Amino acid sequence: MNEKVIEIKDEFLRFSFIKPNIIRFHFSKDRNWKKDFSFVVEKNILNSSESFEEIEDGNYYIFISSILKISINKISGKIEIFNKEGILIHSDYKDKGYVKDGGKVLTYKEIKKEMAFIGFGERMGWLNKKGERVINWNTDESNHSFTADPLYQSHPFFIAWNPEFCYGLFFDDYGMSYFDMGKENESYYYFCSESGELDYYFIYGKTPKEVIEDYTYLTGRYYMPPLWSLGFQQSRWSYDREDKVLNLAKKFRDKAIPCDVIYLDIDYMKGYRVFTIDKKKFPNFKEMLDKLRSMGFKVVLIVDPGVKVDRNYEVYNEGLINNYFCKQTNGKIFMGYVWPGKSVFPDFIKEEVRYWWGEKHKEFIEYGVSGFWNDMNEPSVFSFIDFILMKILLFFLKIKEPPKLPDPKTFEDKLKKIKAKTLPDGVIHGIEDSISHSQVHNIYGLLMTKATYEGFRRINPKIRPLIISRAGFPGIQKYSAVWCGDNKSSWENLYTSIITLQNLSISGVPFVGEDVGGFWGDCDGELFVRWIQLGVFYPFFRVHSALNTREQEPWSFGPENEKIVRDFISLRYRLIPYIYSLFYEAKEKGIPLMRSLILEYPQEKDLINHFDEFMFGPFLLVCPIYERGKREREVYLPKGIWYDFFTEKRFRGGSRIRIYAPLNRIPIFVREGAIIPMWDVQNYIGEKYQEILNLKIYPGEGRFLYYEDDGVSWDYEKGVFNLFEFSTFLKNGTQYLKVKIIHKNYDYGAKKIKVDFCKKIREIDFEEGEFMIS
Ligand code: MIG
Repeated sequence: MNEKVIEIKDEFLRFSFIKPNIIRFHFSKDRNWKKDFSFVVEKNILNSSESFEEIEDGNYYIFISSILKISINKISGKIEIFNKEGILIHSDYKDKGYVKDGGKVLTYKEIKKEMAFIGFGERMGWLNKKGERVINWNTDESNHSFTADPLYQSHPFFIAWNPEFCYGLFFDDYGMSYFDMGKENESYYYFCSESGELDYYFIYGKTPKEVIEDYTYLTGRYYMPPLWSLGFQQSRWSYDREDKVLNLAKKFRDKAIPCDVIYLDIDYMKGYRVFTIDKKKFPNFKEMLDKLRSMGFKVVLIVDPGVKVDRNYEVYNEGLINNYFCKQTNGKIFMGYVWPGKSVFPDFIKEEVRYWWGEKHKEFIEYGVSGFWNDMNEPSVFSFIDFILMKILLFFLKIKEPPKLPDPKTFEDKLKKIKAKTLPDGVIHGIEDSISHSQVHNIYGLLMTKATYEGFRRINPKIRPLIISRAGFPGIQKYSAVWCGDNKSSWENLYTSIITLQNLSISGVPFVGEDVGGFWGDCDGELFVRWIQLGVFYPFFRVHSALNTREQEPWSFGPENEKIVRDFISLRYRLIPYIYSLFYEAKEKGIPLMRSLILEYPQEKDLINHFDEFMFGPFLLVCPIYERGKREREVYLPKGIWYDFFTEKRFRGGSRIRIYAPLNRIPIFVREGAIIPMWDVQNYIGEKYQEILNLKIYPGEGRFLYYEDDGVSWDYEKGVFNLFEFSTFLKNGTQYLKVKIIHKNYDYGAKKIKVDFCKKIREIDFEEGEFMIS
């Protein structure tokens, strides 16, 4: 059987096995499941369910796949899930698997003693959220304190980790919800659906990586990013005039500091009207883009969802005539305040609107804009008073960071406060104007970004774009990179970024980063240097800074700091082939680049609570310095042999060490048997053909999948790429490199390999074979 419906306590539970280890549970009051589709899980996956067996047993319904056994108590409805070995891996808490509370439905699940909870998307706070409560409601939160919650994205997903097994839980609900992970009571966790239909997926896996792989099978994976988007990116609010932008570009080249992308924030627009250009500030926009292109720069433009109310503005008029903007229950179009003043909001829930929005990018794309930056898409909406206040603070008083408002006193106050920062409940969506905003709030940004991505692919099917989004929901990784919004130039936020980005990575989003140097407030030299050193290992590496704050460019903090910054940006460029190959793994399996130690070392159970260092891919252990004045830090080296990236000094892992970290060093350790493909430094990606692939190999045994393609087009989808397996091992006292072709259909890859094994250099032709390297 492929699907089963059973009646328990006057409710209907429908479930199916998407795969033998993935179960969808869906409850409803009647047999008419209102929510019979998903904005996240594609139809073909939903419909691809596996068959399973039903076994008769007096008091229980029992269902069996090749991996799991579900048992449901016929009277209480209690659900229990066992694995093949008969171990109970998941259980409802008592008979509270399905509890009604007015129009809401709650489910309570048992917490085992050793359980930990990781994931939850974009979050502040600790990695393990056991004992905490997190809210799922996309919110424009400008104060990123350690306890701030929620932020811009909602990922109602977590991994319940046990020493022996894991499971993932994805709650496919687009409204307001929260996960109480043992805060109320340490014996259970619970979550609640306001819509009255509980729809969630259970994913069994032995390790967190297995769960992530299947979770991204459900929710989607990122495409191969354009290669240039892995380079260094410079932004600020705003480079607001043509000459400023060109001077900035020239400065990068004059100083030979590699950089690939420049961002234009909201001031390129005419009065903040989306899809316009301010001709006073940018009189020759297209020529500017041409010049930048000839210098090797790409340009990414910000696009906000709010459309200015203005009778003389095409985008507004078009949307008005075609009924594209969100309405209120009384039939009138909703108006709120954002940067352009009084604005209306496209209803991205409608496919037609997404298409239209996508097409609006046409002129920019034809000019040669390479990517789009979707901001404010929670959506963030100001009240009139807040709008005026913001204008006064930012434009007249020229503040560098917004005043900190007092925290709401109660949980209910908090929910009220965050609900007030967006479209109100009375706003309705959809073709029939029948969906209230509160039911779809969390996917508004996702659908805007989808519109942008699909529009770009339609308009220019030849090149891969870079889309970055602030708001998001599971599935955002199919379309876009994510940066975590308005952090502060503070040591605290450098530190919290390490955790937040791990949380997002565990949640299936591989292309993540934060504003390097910090957004609000003034950065200083030491903080900037330390943040750049960390940013090299953010998958998305961009400096950005707020209005009125001091300059935040690689040369803004004196020549000594500039030199360190150049060295580290250069290191990033050397690592590009390693990073790109890691993205191949993300595309194929959803495995993120930034990996919590527990992902790489699942057998070292204590690492579940360890997060102030992380693995960048399988080989590099990154240990950021996150305190002012620090010139050393304690590092835990997982079991095995490690090498200091800079000095090559050898360490035995499984212990803590103290490591010296002068300002020009971030502690990085390389795992034994590492094979790290590297390029020579260039000013921008594609400047020089990289005929030689440098392979830095470390003693031990290891394996790495090396991927290459043109880095620009979608041809890889048609098989135009190369994939090689590199492995290294010791045989009769000699170290070998083995090169194996897995797929070869791209002619312009590297032609030679230059092996560096413990400073012994050897050049070989890039072909299949076994080579002695020691
Ligand atoms: O309310 O476009 O997070 O990166 O520079 C502020 C101006 C609006 C918020 C984004 C930030 C961007 C800023 N935006």
